[in-house]
Amino acid sequence: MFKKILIANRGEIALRIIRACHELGIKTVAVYSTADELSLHVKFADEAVCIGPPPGKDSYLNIPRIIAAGEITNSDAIHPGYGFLAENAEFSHIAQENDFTFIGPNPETINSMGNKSQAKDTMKAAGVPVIPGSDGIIENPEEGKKLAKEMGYPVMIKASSGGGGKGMRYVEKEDEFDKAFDTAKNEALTAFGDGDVYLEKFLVNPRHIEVQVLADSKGNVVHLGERECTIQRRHQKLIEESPSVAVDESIRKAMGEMAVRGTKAVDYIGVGTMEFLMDKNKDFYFMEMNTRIQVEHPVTEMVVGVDLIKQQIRMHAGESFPEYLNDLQLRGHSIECRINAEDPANNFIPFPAIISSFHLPGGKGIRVDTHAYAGYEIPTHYDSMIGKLIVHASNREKAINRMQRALEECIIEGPKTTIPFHQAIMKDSQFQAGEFDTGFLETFEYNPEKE
Ligand code: MV4
Repeated sequence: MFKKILIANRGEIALRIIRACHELGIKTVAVYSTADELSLHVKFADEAVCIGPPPGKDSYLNIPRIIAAGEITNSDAIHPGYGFLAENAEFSHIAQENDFTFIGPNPETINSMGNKSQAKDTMKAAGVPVIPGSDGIIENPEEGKKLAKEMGYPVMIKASSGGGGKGMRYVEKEDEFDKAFDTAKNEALTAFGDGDVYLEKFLVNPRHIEVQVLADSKGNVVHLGERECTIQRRHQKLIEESPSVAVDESIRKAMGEMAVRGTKAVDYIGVGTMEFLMDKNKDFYFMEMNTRIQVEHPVTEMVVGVDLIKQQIRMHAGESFPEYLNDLQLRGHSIECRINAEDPANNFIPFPAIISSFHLPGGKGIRVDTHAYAGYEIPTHYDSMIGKLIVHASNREKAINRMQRALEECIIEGPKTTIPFHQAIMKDSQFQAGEFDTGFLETFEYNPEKE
């Protein structure tokens, strides 16, 4: 097992990783920017190294500085968390070149899943269902229009290097194709330095359902059920839950098998997520694979009773699966609300501020993952998430009820937060009935006066 792990991240996830390490008897090294001097990950790690000024490129994205921090502290592994360098193949490569274990997949695997068109081809070849579309990239609008005509409109043009909605264009009919092709290509070129695009049939208001996978270093893979992440705003997830109301035992088995099959098709190790879109007929299709621990991992932990970060670390240290992973039971229902310092009454504009008063909910079935505290100043340089409120109960109805109680108990003064918005969603009859899709928030009417 590792003796010391450097955590190349900040915020709640850095704290979450420190907790897992300390329970495993592993020493921790925090890195931090000057904007995070007073952050909890700096206080709770065994050692902390300042790696630069606030902008990401000068600190949490600066590979040489992070590697240097690993060297001077004599760390033996690097955990990237999520965001920042978590899916950066070069970082995985350089970490390994410098004799650190990278707690994530190897650079080749990160690259093969980072290219969405290539990832789709790989999954298709492995027998995983993919959204109908082009075989690989489309070179010109003529090729695209020919295929779109055969498949039927509407279609989507997507950037190979995209993901999370960037470089994506909806095409309703043929006479819009040329323009959409051009803008998608240019957007992709500007954003990623890669103008490659591919084509897909458009699925009308699907659900986003993802499967958690775990792989050991010998090619064994298990899945740990699904998470429903359909409640999103501009490709930002707001609420996640496990299990999904749209998934029954037979779909879970089929999706789980496909997730495991896809993971085995790439040289995988540690935790990963296979993302699927599910249509009205409950047919599901592979969309992307995330090669990192995700923000929403706690809802899986709550229903399977497994510490995903401890398992991730163990797999990278070369351990095999503990026996119980081959016989997992899903227990009850878990929901997570992301608490962001944003004003939901004002288009969710970020609202960084000093937290003047801070009280968290507690009691049975409540978990809060946060790096915030009373007196903490939310830096303006990073994302606006200040914490995650996670509940667990015996079924979905009770979990929603518990979430309402927990949201009621939260006191956060200083910044505006997404809490009142979550309260409105928890009261919504469509949400309560589990009748929602990715169009849900477009028609959801939020009235801040009521909360
Ligand atoms: C789609 C789609 C419909 N049809 N692809 C959005 C993020 C990116 N990763 C993929 N996305 C979508 N791809 C086809 N062929 C609809 C979406 C989509 C979406 C997907 C998941 C969660 C929320 C979403 C919101 C809008 C659009």
